[in-house]
Amino acid sequence: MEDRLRKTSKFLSLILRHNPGKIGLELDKNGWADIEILISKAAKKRMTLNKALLNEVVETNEKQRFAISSDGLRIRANQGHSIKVDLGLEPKQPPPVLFHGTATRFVESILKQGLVKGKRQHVHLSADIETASKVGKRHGKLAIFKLNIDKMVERKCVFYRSENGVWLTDFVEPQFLELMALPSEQKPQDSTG
Ligand code: HQG
Repeated sequence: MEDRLRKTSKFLSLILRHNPGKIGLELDKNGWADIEILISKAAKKRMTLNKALLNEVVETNEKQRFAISSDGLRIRANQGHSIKVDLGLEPKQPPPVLFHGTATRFVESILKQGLVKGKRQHVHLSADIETASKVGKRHGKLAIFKLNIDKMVERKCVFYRSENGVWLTDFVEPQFLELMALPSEQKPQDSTG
């Protein structure tokens, strides 16, 4: 991704997910920011935005992190908030398996306490191993949990799917988690021929 787009995307993640107050911006209860106000408040903090740039970030973002309202006047993050917003997501039937990518140093604690949402509004789950790997590697040496979705649904756990395809839930008990065996990345060469 181009530097300018990456920088704007990082700025929007910070402001729209975590800290709108940093530039004196207010989000409505559904997490939307008025685009004109966002542009003028950002400018005061020497962050130059314009509508074309925002459109480009929304359209080209590889994870579809942001959305612009249908009237074109507002922008919000699709998921990942630490501030309280109501994204208006309806509970949704999850696929038969979901994964959670994390780092090996968290495994022991996760197996004891389950998956907790921490600072975010939900626990984030991935529909495929590739996505879970990317999410997990951000934290360190990769570990992946496979979730027992049938059991969770049986126990009335509720799932949501964000606009950009991330599966969300409130908490995952340890009993629903299976640590996957991953091939070690650097296997010693077999020299016996
Ligand atoms: C771990 C990215 C110890 C959890 C991604 C994770 C995602 C525990 C870390 C989105 C634990 C939280 C979210 C427990 C959970 N003990 N550690 N009991 N329970 N954890 O970044 O899921 O690029 O808040 O395993 O794509 O990594 O920002 O959550 O490692 O969708 O758009 O605590 O962020 O999206 O880390 O990632 P995070 P996440 P963006």
